[in-house]
Amino acid sequence: MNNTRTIRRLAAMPLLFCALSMPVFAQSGGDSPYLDTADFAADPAAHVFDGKIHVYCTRDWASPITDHTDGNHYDMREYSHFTVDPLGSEVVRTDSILLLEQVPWAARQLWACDVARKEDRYYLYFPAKDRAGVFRIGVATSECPEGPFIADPEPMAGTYSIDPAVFEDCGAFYLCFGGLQGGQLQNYRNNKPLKKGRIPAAGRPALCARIARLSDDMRSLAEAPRPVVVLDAQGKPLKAEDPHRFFEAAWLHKHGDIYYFSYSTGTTHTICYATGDNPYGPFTYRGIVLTPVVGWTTHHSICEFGGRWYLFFHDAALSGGVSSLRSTKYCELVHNPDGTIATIQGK
Ligand code: FUB
Repeated sequence: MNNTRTIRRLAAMPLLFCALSMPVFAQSGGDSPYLDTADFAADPAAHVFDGKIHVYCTRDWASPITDHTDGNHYDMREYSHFTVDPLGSEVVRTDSILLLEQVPWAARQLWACDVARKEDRYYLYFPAKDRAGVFRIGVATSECPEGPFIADPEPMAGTYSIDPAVFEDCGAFYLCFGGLQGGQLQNYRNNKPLKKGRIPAAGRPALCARIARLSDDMRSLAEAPRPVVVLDAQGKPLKAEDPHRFFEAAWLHKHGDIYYFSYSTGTTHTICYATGDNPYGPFTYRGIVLTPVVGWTTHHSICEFGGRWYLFFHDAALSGGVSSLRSTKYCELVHNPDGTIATIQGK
């Protein structure tokens, strides 16, 4: 079965359009172009491989599961891949690059994934619930960026929760992960499962994403995961009730000498960012990348292409606001000279 589809867009070439209309301080993401208006794709993870932007997405669909408990209605069963051509006039979509039934240990819910390339092999990191209903992170490999990917038989030892994101720095690869509530991060402390999960009370430090260096084989962790601490302007960890605390969708990028840790705040629906001087952090909270979009979830990635930076994100506008039917779009992202990022309006 050929799962690849070319989506020619007759509308203005968006990357070029963005470049020509680049504002300095703020811009609207609401009008940004979608990768595909005919089928859903969410949780975009964008990377540049061989001169093209490759975007990896979950494939939202009209699942019969309507139970919203713990995000059960995010019932994705496969991943999709896109290439976006430099001028944005053509998008190529390949579906089914990895299917749920091809993962020996996974029972349901393929949530947000990410991909890294090392020595001409592509590694897809993905979360899924195992048969006990526990989120684990698995890895699947391919010789082609668009797959098909073959999953390892077991999840990666030492991983838990959701939303893996890979970051390469000076030849080392780091896996960042974690997500609250349906993402189960509250069920762990010090990398060990609790008998009963709990979100910290108001006044206590917020839960943090986790980060660990990957082993040379890219299929295992080289170290125990560490918390990615986000500090306030006074150097104190953000508190559990802070509207800007980490919730899910971690992403790392580097601009100049500055490391940026960006993430979704979940319940307050923004993408925020914090800056630091190394991949582990601590990071200091700096501001909002993206204000709320249509739909409950917000999830993004940031990549550089041709000297410009782009934000990929999703919203649920095309489904009329159905939170589990989301579409991926993108716009230019601006780093200001002082290291801040110009806030993008989600609607
Ligand atoms: O798409 C399922 C989950 O919703 C993702 O893993 C989260 O980041 C949120 O977008």
